[in-house]
Formats: sequence, structure tokens, C-alpha cells
Amino acid sequence: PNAERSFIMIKPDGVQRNLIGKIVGRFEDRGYKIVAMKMVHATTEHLEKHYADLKGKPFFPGLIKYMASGPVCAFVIQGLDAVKTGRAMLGATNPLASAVGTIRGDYCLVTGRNICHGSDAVESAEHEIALWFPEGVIEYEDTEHAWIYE
Ligand code: DAT
Ligand code: MG
Repeated sequence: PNAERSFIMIKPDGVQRNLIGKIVGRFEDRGYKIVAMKMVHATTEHLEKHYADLKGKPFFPGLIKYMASGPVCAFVIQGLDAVKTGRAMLGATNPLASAVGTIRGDYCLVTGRNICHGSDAVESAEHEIALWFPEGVIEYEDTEHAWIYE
């Protein structure tokens, strides 16, 4: 149960605004273990695969252009309830609807520049992790485990 994984990505605006450390730090502070991480300037083709379920939406071309406009920081968090709690830490899709204290609620204002992505279900997390990290993730023992879990 403590090995659930979610795919989190700091979008090009978050990278350009130098928010990588703050965003990754929130997941580390909460108790999640980082088991994969890399900077990627993704291709349009790759991003169209990542957002395949949104193909056909009116905002899709703009979304792909934004996501391809610069490097992203892609990483995988591992820990209890990583997918649902990861989403809760991100906030709502529209930052104006995000609670203060969430990443989007603290760092951005509009849906089209909402600085971060998080998987919305365990199955989509597995799919996204395989898409962005075909080389796999890193398994390791973290010394804090017994201080985070009973
Ligand atoms: P989320 O990123 O919260 O999972 P989503 O998967 O529905 O949201 O959409 C992916 C991204 O697409 C979202 O982060 C921002 C953009 N997007 C979604 N709905 C939009 C809309 N109505 N107008 C503009 N961009 C939108
Ligand atoms: Mg989504």
C-alpha cells in the first residue's frame, strides 16, 4: 500500500519560473519518495500521446504548443495514496478554483498555465510512468520510512 506511484510533471511555465525546487520539495516534505526524475523537452508526438484522452478538445492544440514550448521536469512519487493525495496537493485544474495551500492555488492563476501535472488514477499513472520513464524507476530503501509509516 505504501508503494503506490504517481507521475508528476512541472510544466514549462513552472520550470521557467524556477519553481522546480519548491514543487518537488512539497512532495518530499509530505513524505513521498522520489523514484524517478528528469528534465525533458518533449516532442509534440510524445505530448499528444500523454494527452491522448483530450484529443479533439478545443484547447488541445494550445495545450500541446504550451507543453512543447520548453523543458518540463518529470518525476515519479511513491508512497501511500500517491495518486489521490498527489492530485489534492496539485489543486483543481483551474487555479482560481484551487484552494490556497495547494500548488496551483499558491503559484498560478489560469488553467492554460497551471504549472504542474499529476496522474488522475492508478491506471493512468502506470501508463504515464511507462510513457515518460520507459527505462523504469529506481527502487531504494529510504531511511525515514519508519518515521513516516507505522
Ligand atoms: P488536469 O491537468 O487537472 O488533470 P485535464 O487532464 O482535464 O486537467 O486537462 C489537462 C490540461 O489541459 C490542464 O491541466 C490544462 C488544460 N485544460 C484543461 N481544460 C482546459 C480548458 N477548459 N481550457 C484550457 N485548457 C484546459
Ligand atoms: Mg489530467
